[in-house]
Amino acid sequence: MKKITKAKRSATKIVVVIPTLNESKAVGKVLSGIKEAMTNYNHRVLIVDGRSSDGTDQIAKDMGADVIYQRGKGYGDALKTGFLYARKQLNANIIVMMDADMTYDPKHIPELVEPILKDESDMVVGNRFAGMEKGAMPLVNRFGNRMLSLVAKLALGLSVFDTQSGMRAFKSELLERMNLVAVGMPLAMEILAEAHSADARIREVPISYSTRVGETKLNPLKDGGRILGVTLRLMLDIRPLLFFGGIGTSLGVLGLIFHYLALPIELAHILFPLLLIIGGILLFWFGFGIFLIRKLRKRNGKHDNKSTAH
Ligand SMILES: Nc1nc2c(ncn2[C@@H]2O[C@H](COP(=O)(O)OP(=O)(O)OP(=O)(O)O)[C@@H](O)[C@H]2O)c(=O)[nH]1
Ligand SMILES: [Mg+2]
Repeated sequence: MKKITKAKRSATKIVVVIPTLNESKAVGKVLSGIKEAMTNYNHRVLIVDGRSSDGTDQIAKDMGADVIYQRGKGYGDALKTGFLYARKQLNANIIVMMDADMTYDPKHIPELVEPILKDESDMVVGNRFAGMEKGAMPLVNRFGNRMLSLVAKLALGLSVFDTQSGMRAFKSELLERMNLVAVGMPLAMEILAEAHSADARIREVPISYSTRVGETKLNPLKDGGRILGVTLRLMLDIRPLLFFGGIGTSLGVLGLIFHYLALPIELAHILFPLLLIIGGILLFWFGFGIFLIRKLRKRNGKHDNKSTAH
């Protein structure tokens, strides 16, 4: 196993980015937990506040955290603001993200950071299902989580068990290779999809997950639907062949089924299946075209990176 020298540890700047919206009941405990867990690391805590009305920002300032305010709205927007600030203003080498509601335990941060310090991983995701406290996640959320991870596996080829985990660490340089546009909860999925598409080495480590302190800002049905929508958009972008090929093949098969089903009207019997089959074939090749363009662009991008590295 690789050892990390003291010099490497102190030369690596870790910034823990935490979005907050009215978390005054929990933020203090989270910050003192981080302080305790991170004594051996060169770190800062960056709070990205969504203009809390309960004094969350003041508590964080009093406890020595850097506090900035997001311009836009939403969890994803706050995180992106924080990532950018951490990289550009605080010179972060590693970024850790977590929540301010006491669901995630700061004691796990070193376990997330170590594989990156050893350069064994580029991104480490905490798997909450390994240590889920009873009642921490309602059954409907748990089911939704499993479904989203399954869709992510099928649609994006992501082999991550807990795709919605909000506790992660990653090399800040990865930000240059990820195109993050989501502003709400779907950002968690987008980060993984973009990192995967950039060939980042992603690993999961077990973490605990506890019942939240304070009120939730999550709307399981609405957010679940949005995450699903973003996953399909990512599929179109990352795996166009599967996306269009899937729709095209389904249309073609549907056309064949209609063809063999004796429909009463002669025109529908011939025209409808034919249109479906042609549509299916066209969509398939459309997807294939985008797939080829993406592949070429990626290859050229790699060449560019290599030539600028010299
Ligand atoms: N700055 C900012 N922070 C937010 C916003 N929405 C949520 N947060 C914070 O983001 C973190 C995650 O939000 P949560 O409400 O805990 O969402 P969740 O973890 O999916 O759901 P539960 O923990 O089950 O309630 C928490 O620290 C929130 O305070 C927002 O619009 N702006
Ligand atoms: Mg939470």
